[in-house]
Amino acid sequence: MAIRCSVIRGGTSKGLYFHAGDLPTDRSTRDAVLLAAMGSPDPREIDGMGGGHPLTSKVAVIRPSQRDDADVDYLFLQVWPERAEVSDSQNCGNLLAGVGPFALEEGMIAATGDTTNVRIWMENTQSLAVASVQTPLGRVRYDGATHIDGVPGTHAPIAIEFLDVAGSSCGALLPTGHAVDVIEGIRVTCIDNGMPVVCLKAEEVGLSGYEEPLAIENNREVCELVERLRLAAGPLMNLGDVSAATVPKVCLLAPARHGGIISTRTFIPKRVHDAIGVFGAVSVATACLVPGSVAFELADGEVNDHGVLDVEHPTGYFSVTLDVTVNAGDVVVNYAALLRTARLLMRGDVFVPSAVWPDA
Ligand code: NQM
Repeated sequence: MAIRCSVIRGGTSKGLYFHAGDLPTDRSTRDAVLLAAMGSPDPREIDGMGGGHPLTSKVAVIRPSQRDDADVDYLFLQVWPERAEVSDSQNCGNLLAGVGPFALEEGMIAATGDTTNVRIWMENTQSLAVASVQTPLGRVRYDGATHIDGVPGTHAPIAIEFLDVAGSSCGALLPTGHAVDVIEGIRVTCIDNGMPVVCLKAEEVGLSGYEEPLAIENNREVCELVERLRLAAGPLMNLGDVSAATVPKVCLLAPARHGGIISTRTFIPKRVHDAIGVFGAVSVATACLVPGSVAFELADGEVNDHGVLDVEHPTGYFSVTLDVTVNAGDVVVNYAALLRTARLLMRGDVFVPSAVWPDA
């Protein structure tokens, strides 16, 4: 069975982009179709389009929005490579970068000039983003001079703004009500500015925080401890039992070494990210501004005049623009913004065995 889809690199991730109307409405059939499309479960996803890593086993489902304040709705689905599971428990700011280009390429919305602002309702977190896509002569432009760390070369910039993502998964920016909690004797900061993240100092788990992602993944003791912290943090962050969820992420922090505000190694949640997720970076950057948080204790230097915080990660920096008001320990996020790039890689049909969607 052929199903129309596009393959787009969004930020530092890559995924299959579908029209919502082209997928089964029944959730379990939809998941079976997506697992077959990706080739999951299989660590290499050899019989499908997935790349054998969570960052290349992602799906975006897009439809014209019924909302007055949005042009399109975007549902993010994480397909686990090695487990037959599809999760909607998190948002993805990297695939988000490809949503505007997809909506324009597919004629869901029309270009409005040299730049088209696409208002995107993010279904996973019930919040809004506005992405500015370059559309000279009415066509999406992909080439340009913007480099993002983790992607070779340069491409056209896609500026993305968020207005209301604080607490979008957990109900509050600091879902436990504290800047610091102690789990298994380790001081952690639980935060949600678009992504639920448990921040802790790398030294607390016996690491420097500058190790390569693979070296951390191969450290079984650390991985087991991190998973225990994550499972314990889930209910404290109003997420309930998170054993099958992809959130919260756990971020090991260390002092910045390359002029940024902080250095990070992020579990997403089993593999260690080669960079850092978009909302992961927004949440960690915000933690750096929360007085008393473990990130605040390590954060280096002032936020510059433009409110830009450079979050260091294994392959460079992630720059986040933040406007935060701190009032006697109460932190309000007014605004968050960042730059991504995206590129349409392929457009066509993905083929799945017809047995996975018998009623089609
Ligand atoms: O945090 C990885 C990624 C992501 C998600 C992850 C993301 C985000 O790099 O918004 O982009 O943390 O699962 O694509």
